[in-house]
Amino acid sequence: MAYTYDNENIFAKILRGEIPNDTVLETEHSLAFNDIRPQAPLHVLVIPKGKYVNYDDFASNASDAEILDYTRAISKVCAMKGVAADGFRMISNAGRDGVQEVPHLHVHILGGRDLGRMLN
Ligand code: IU
Repeated sequence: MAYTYDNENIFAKILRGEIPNDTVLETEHSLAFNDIRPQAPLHVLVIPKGKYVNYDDFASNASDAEILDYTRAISKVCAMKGVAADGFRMISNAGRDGVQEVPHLHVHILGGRDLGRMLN
């Protein structure tokens, strides 16, 4: 799989401080912020600060410290937002068929209501 990271993608601009964001959590290697078009009462995006286009790129090329920080940041957001007990959904769209809009790895955390079945 070819990885092409576009330095001008919107999340790269957010990380450079060129565009504001509604930050939920910032850690050494990760940033979590509210999605501008929320699909649920809780809709947070968690991104690594490193330039990784999708999950495969991240899992293959990030350092152990980045991976640990990122996975823990996702859990921290769920705990902070109080959805750990009632449940939530994590989604990471990748590539054309995944209909990925922004080519910088992001996990959507959705919660705060019954999200319905995704797979039957
Ligand atoms: P996707 O998985 O790449 O399809 O999702 C991209 C998300 O980024 C989508 O939910 C947008 O609402 C969200 N987003 C954002 O939060 N801020 C922005 O400036 C832009 C997109 I552009």
